[in-house]
Amino acid sequence: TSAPPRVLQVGPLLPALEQALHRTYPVLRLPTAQAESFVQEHGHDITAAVTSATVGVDAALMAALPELKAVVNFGVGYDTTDVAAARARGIAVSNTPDVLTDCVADLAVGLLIDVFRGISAADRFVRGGGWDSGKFPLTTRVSGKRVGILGLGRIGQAIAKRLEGFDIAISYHSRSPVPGAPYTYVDSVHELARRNDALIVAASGGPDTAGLVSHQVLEALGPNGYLVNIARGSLIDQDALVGALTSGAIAGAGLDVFTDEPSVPEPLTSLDNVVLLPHMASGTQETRQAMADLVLENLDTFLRTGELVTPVP
Ligand code: 8YV
Repeated sequence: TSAPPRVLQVGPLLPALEQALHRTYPVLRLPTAQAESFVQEHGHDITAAVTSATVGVDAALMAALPELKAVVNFGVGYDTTDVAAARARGIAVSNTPDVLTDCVADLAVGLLIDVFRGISAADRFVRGGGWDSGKFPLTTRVSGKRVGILGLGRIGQAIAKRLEGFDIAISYHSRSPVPGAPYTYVDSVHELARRNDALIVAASGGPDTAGLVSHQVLEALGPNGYLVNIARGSLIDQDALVGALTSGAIAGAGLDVFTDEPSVPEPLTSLDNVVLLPHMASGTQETRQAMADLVLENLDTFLRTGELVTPVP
């Protein structure tokens, strides 16, 4: 009988997932130091890699793993793995769609309400004793406003569905109109920003969408416009965003993602109209467990049948 397939863990994983992997497979963990000599020694034994949005598998690592057949990604976004290089080498890639859609959409709406109504800022106000000596400033109404969604995939649609409950007029921009979507299609990000009270970023990351929310788009959103990002930091020109928030060119922002996580631009930490979250939109116990289960299902199925359950598009 041949040796069991070896699995390579690339980057940190949910502890429960790591334990489940170790119970089932011979798992090697790619060390952060001396990775090269590790790969020289073990590279030929690796059949599948399990990774996440934090690290991913790049083209150089793929080249060093000649028997690699699958990259199984914990997360719906897979911009940290070089999918083009994988395709060229016949390496299959999977992600974890659907199971996190609700929680990510919930958090997007939470951020929208927080930045309009100043929930986090008001909490700081009360804790800091501000209420004893004064009144919290008036905030901005949410219901009935106009919101633009950049990217109307599974998550964008789940956000839209929630916003319908607030009688919000919804428009969106994506590469092309989504057939059957009951929302107004707008054919540029700039126009989407210009015509709305808030812009919610829900498109995938990667080179195709990098910097889509530019300085000009932020200018178009304007001094009364809010930005929410639950997608990837790469979609926004972060320097331009910091400039727009400090100058008042936009009204505020709710950000779950940044270009160089976990680093957050220092000027944002003193702004009360900005809500900063540690990339936690999918981070509920229920959803992270479902993501881990789907990772294991992809890996098990691939190693048995050569097919993934949820291959990336
Ligand atoms: C991360 C995410 O995967 O699904 C995504 O694309 O960004 C998150 O769910 C998770 O934080 C693990 O890195």
